[in-house]
Amino acid sequence: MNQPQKDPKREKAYDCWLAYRRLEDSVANRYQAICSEIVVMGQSAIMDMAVEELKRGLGGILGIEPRILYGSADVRALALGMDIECLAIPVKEVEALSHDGFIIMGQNGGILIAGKSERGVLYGTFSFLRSMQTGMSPDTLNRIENPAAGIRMINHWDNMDGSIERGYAGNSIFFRDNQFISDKDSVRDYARLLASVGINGVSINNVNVHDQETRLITRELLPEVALLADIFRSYGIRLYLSINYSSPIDLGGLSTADPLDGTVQDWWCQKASEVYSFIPDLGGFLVKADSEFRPGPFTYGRTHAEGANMLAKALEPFGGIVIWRCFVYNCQQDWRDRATDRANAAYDHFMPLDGEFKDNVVLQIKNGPMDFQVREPVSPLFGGLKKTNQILELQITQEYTGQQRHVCFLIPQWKEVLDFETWCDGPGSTVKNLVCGKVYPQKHCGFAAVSNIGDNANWTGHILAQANLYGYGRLVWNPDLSSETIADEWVRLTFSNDPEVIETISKILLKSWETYEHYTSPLGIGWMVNPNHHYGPSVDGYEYSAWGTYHRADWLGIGVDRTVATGTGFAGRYHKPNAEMFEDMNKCPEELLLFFHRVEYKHRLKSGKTLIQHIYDTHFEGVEEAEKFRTRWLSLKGKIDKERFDAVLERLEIQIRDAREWRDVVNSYFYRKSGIPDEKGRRIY
Ligand code: GCW
Repeated sequence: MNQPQKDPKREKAYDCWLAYRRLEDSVANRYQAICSEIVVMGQSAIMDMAVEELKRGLGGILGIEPRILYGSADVRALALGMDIECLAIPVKEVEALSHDGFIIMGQNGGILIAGKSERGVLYGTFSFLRSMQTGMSPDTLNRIENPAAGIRMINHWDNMDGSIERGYAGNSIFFRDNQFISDKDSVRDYARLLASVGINGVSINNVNVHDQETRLITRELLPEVALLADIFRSYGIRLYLSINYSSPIDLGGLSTADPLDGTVQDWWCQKASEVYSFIPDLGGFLVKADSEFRPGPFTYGRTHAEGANMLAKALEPFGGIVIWRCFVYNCQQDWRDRATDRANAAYDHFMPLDGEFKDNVVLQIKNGPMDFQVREPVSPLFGGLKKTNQILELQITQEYTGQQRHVCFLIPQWKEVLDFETWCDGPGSTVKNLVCGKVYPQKHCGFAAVSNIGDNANWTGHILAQANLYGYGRLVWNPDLSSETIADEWVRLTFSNDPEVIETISKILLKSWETYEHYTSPLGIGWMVNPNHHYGPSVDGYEYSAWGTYHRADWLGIGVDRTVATGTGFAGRYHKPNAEMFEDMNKCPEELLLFFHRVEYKHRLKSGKTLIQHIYDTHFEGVEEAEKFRTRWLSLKGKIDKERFDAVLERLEIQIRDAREWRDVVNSYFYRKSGIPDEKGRRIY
């Protein structure tokens, strides 16, 4: 019998951090006095969204229905303005604002939210509501905020059949059965969530562009793409498409996709003009080329610069950009070959091309040289490339970090990446400064991350995984925000301002990355997962495969020698003093020890423990920590709604079960390889 369909929007978790809960205290009274009237100065589609959001927020948080007045510049109440020159704002402050930035200031007993653009006003509006919901007093609101970088994007790996590559929260909200989903409500709600944290770009289809998705740039499907673009646009978000490099062959019937071939170039120019006739503000194309069996310029003996520039030329007249991914490596390696190192690949492919890309090409670089592992060093392309636009690619979807069955708050990981000092131009050459264009001038720069949402009623599968999407947006708006601040905000907005709730959930979040690392792969070695789906432990899962991801464990030790002196030379791709630090086993940060060095099990770490004992201990600890998450969570019973309480509890139990599996498989593996028993005599199989 067919079960009646549950309406996902009825679920508590659907609203995420925009649930707008009633505040009833003295602070709320003060806001009430100010917010009964909204004065709107300037009109546009995005301004309309800002007004809608205010109505919704004030209704939810204060229980009032504000009167909306248009046109008057007299600020007594809550005012929104985008015509900033006409507002009574000091010149210095107007000058300090960037295009997407906003200002919130108290004026004549009212509050003014203003920006130089309608987007700025929208961001200011969300920021204002956030302050109110988290309990900030109206006296402390005054501020100017500018986003750190121009590109703040989400990449979807959605396929048109509705599946999502590495998706752990259901199916696509855009596509089903090779069609566009006609009900666009979730897309609208999603766009609103993204805009609320400052995201301004979204690519809707998988970077692995298969047959059906290749056709997204045809006349047949473009009207549908345009409908999605309209929705995103009303929230200030530009739409991008992932394209298939061999489209001239697959769609155009040409015999080649060689970027230096005139007919290919013409084909793309015409294609671009067609695409832009449907979506005049399309952000551009995202391209995965010559990677994991995707076509690219290598087929024709051309470089990635030649490949990217050809597309860039076609998009240039329309203001579009080409986002070209650097995830290029040999995925058909012989595991016996110890000289080839996947970690070197992106650097070796792209460094020689620095300065050769057109200025509407942006290279998208994964945070690490391998592939979104729980721990990796920062890609040496950051700080290596000096004359190339670049954006940092992060993975919000938890492919290698628990697949949204385990809680793993990734903001602390991303903070380490952003704060990494590359030394390419002396101190201050951090990754965040590089990708925000503060070290070398860049026409386009910023951030992209792989989405973790699907059509699950709570968007992300694990409700606590919503914090990663929220945190990504907040962090790329302002990379200086701390993990603690982001966690605190998210808990307040999502659940409650109750100090106990905030403390309990924040503690779980802030510990969770470390915990996940503890019971999975040690000291930066990576993988040890089941092939293909990448969930659960399999220490040798990729050891004898072609993917270039080896740990090289034997009876004496484990790790990959990536030194210049005796290994693959990867350590030498960094600037001094990083190169020297990674090269030297005694200076190498211990959490990356096995990434850079082959180490014997009997080697003593700084803690005084042997490597093998460290492996045993962290795996036992990891499980204990996961168990503590459950105890902590149980203490919240009655403090948050049952629906979300139960849903999270269920996931925490799965996490404990699977953490035990990780612990036992990994510990047994190393015990059997090394023959060295656990000093503490615990059960190892
Ligand atoms: O992390 C790996 C994934 C692939 C993905 C690829 C990429 C979209 O396992 O599923 O393909 O990276 O980033 O292109």
